[in-house]
Amino acid sequence: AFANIMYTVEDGVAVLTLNRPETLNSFTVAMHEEVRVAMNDARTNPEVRCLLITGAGRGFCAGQDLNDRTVQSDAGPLDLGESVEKYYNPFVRSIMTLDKPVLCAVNGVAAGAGASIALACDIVLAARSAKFVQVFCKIGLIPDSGGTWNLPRALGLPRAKGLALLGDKLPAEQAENWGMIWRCVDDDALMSETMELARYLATQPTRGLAETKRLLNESFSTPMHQQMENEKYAMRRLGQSHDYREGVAAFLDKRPPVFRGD
Ligand code: T3D
Repeated sequence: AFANIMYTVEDGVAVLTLNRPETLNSFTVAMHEEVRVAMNDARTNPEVRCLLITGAGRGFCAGQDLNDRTVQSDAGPLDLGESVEKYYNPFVRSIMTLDKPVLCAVNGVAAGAGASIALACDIVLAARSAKFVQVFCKIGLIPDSGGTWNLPRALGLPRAKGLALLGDKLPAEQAENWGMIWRCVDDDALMSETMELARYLATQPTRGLAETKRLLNESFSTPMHQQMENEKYAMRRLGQSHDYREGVAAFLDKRPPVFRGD
């Protein structure tokens, strides 16, 4: 059993809930280690066809737990690069490379690495009361956990720089208007709406969704001719899949498809 997160698998949906509400689900090494175990299950468990990440209590995630950053250890100066390399980067990579869709239900404030983690997810829904805060600039750091990569892709440079240099709180509604997230929903509807979407995605052609996600993520750093080559290879692979054959057969039979995820 986990002490810092909750993790369940039901109806094809894995739900990972960050669960240190007294510090707005900020990260300790212990929480990172539990997240790693959960992400490994989400990746390898064939029953999982969609992952949903959310937070317990009134916040989503406030990034690094700063209580762990007050004392310089006798071992030498604090190496934040090591923390990023060992904990934050692997988590963000595991979200962005998961070959299943990742939903994020931002139930409250998402600050620092918490905001970056939300941005790394494929589809983000946020409670109307939630806010996104690039707090890094307030303590002399940079938007890590993929923040400097995902933020300008989501918003363009002017808004990315404004948020990252000023650290203003971006309300969920404005995040939706700016196209940074998929949807802003009323607080009491957040979990039911996100779960509904997750259960739907868990019944869809998982391989096709995975290749779509990968191609879209790669598109900003791939020249067009190469991207279209990559599309060709993906189409070739998917054309051999069960779910493609099922989708076409169901369409022609005028019946609902039954996708298996392979
Ligand atoms: O270090 C490395 O490994 C490198 C990686 C770094 C990645 C990062 O994420 S760096 C950024 C670290 N995070 C922050 O700087 C955020 C600090 N928190 C805040 O700025 C604010 O708490 C929020 C803007 C997130 C929310 O504000 P508000 O007013 O809604 O809540 P609050 O009252 O400030 O917080 C509620 C409680 O949570 C409070 O504790 P208390 O007074 O009730 O006992 C607060 O201290 C605690 N809390 C919030 N964030 C953190 C935290 N405790 C420890 N670490 C936190 N990050």
